[in-house]
Amino acid sequence: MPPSPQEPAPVRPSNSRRVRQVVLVVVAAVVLLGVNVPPAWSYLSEWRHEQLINSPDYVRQYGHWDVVDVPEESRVNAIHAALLSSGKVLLIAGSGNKEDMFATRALKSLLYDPATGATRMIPVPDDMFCGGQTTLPDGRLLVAGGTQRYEKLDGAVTNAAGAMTVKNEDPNVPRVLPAGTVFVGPTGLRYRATQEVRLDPAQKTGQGRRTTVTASEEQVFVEAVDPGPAAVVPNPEKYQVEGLPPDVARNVYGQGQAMTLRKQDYQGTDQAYTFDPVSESWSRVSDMEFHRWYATLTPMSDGRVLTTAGLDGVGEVLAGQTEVFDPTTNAFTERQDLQHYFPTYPAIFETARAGRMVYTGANAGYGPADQGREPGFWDLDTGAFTAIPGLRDPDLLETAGSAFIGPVNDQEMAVVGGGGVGESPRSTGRIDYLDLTDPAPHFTPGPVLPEGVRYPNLVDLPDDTLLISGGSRDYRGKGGTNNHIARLLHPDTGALTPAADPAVGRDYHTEALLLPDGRVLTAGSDPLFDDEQNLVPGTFEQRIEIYSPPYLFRGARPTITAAPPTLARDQTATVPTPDAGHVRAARLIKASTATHVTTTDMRSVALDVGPAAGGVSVHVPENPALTPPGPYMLFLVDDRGVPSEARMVTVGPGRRALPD
Ligand SMILES: [Cu+2]
Repeated sequence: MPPSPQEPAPVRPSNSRRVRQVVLVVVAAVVLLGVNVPPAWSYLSEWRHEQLINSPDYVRQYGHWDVVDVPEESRVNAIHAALLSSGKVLLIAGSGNKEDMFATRALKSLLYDPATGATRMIPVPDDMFCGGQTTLPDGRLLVAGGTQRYEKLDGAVTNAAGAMTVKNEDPNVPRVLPAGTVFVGPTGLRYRATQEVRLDPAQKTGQGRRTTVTASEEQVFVEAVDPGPAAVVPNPEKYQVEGLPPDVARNVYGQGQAMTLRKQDYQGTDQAYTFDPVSESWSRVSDMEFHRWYATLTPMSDGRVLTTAGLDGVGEVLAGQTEVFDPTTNAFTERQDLQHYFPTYPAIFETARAGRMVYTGANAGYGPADQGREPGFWDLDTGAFTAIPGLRDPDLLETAGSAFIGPVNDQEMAVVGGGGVGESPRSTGRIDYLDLTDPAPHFTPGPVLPEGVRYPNLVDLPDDTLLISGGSRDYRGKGGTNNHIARLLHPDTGALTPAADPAVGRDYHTEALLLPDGRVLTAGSDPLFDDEQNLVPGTFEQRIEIYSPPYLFRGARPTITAAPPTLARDQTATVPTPDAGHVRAARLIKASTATHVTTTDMRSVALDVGPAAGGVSVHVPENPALTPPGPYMLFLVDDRGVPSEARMVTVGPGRRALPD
């Protein structure tokens, strides 16, 4: 264990004279100013701690954390983070979990350049807060879904409300009902649509007397026009649309669910956007087939994006509907053959067999405790889901982290930490491994973190270790339970070794990303309360803190003098370096995204390394399921485990690599 604020550091001999001087100064201050002795001693121990964590021996062994000085006008509630092909980091707040920002549409993202420290605020066109995200083959960032409406807690609901399925039985005419359209129930109670409703014409099949018409339908959330319990309707009812001529009203009507005064969950949008790292601007793409809040986007080997889970447009967990985004058409298509119920933000990754997905069981947020919580393989060709046994603490998977560990070529994963469903105080420090190459895959126990950890940030480093940092023992840091610890997991030995303690606590709405220079950026944290008594409402953590791993303190780093901008699968390329004699490994680490402990696109690909004139040769694996297309960081790593700074390269054909 490294010394930390909780475990007082031994003062090394070289410091003792300076410590004696400080003691004298402190004692003198105590005498002169009459200050209390405990604060003086705490100042002294703080000073000793600072000396220690900045000492060369310490940083070589445990690394170092630095809080970044971001100008006040550039601070955001970072809920999503993405490394772009430009090497810059996009931190997306949207409304930042602040309802007043949602109401005024003050929707933000921050572009941060870790190489220069430059910042630029970029407004966000829709509230992407709690959407899904991943990087596309051509380097654009895709963000799908987000917040259509904030939740309303029990007691805050004044007008009865519920879901209305609006139907159109007319096969010839589409209908648009504007937001505010009134639906009238059988007893004359009136409810207003909170969103616009767009109805396709009904579908007509067969001919003549065998013709059948299937109504088109859209769901919308409606609220009683008049407040109070009189508008509560316990049962489903048919509703008429106010103001429609009788011939239209025959075909267009509402089928309402129960109208209640109960808590109303967040509602997802169906909008999707891309962020272009070259023009540094947002563009809208086609809407999703479903509204989604807390959706998972998983990049696949063919460049398309699997889109799963979330809360829908009326705040209910989606029943398992799946859709796929195609970056060549910028459109989503439903896969009706793929139905699997997941809780929100399920951690779904593509394995080395294209189309065979693995759900580690880790998730974040919503859904019943007894549905969709079991880890398993999901075969996208057959739709079959096969459970994976053996995970410890299987009831503590909400807010767990999961990732490939070491090179993705090894197909080894870890599930780290997690807590009970909902606002449970329970959490675990369990780290379990999953070897995907095993003929009968099952979880095996790994080391255990010294504390229970919800929301751990996991980051694959170029030396093949996994950084585990941040998190909190209780739900959203309640009771002052932020962990303030970091560990390095070594997949080759299974060892878990201490890393320096981060200064900033990170609980809910936090994220971490590897940077091209080999450091790790951490951002966000959204505690429920600011005090240990849980009385003071929480403040969103806007500080960025960057971790420099131990490999950055071991002397000169290997360098890459030039790199090909693109690499193809099964290609051998020369990477020029003056350090060829010391280079032992090359890694391609995907420019990944992070939010809500769901980073499904992070992977480190081991490249075969050989001799080449003026540098080293690297060979990219042939299997596209190991190396899905998109931007990657290319690192060379020397015989001491010290990585070069990365060069950004694109694997596979990207939009910008194709002739116009
Ligand atoms: Cu969220």
